[in-house]
Amino acid sequence: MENHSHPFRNSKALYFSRNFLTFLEKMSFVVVVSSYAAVITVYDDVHGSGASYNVEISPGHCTNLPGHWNDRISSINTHGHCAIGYEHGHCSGRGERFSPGTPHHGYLPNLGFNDAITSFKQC
Ligand SMILES: [Ca+2]
Repeated sequence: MENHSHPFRNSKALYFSRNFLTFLEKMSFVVVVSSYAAVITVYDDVHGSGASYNVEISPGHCTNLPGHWNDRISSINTHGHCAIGYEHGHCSGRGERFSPGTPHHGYLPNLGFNDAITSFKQC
């Protein structure tokens, strides 16, 4: 009886709930993507040369480099972001801040920090 008297309303409600689920899926995707606030690029050699690797960083979250990038970085492009590179895993030990305006991004030997970084955090 109910279905016969309001078929249009029911299909509309179904359409709405499907759209709403799609909306929720999109929102959860946005949340996942935005949980990493920035990407920086690190390089094996000075002046942005040699092999490179993109590191996803976010505030309050430490990103440990994969093993084959441990103690290897010689220059960094922060792409305008602010990152702190740490000597040891889990953002421990000596930390150096890299952001637009800080010197020696492109030449870590000048900081006495060549082939030394193991983890990153966004500042
Ligand atoms: Ca290196």
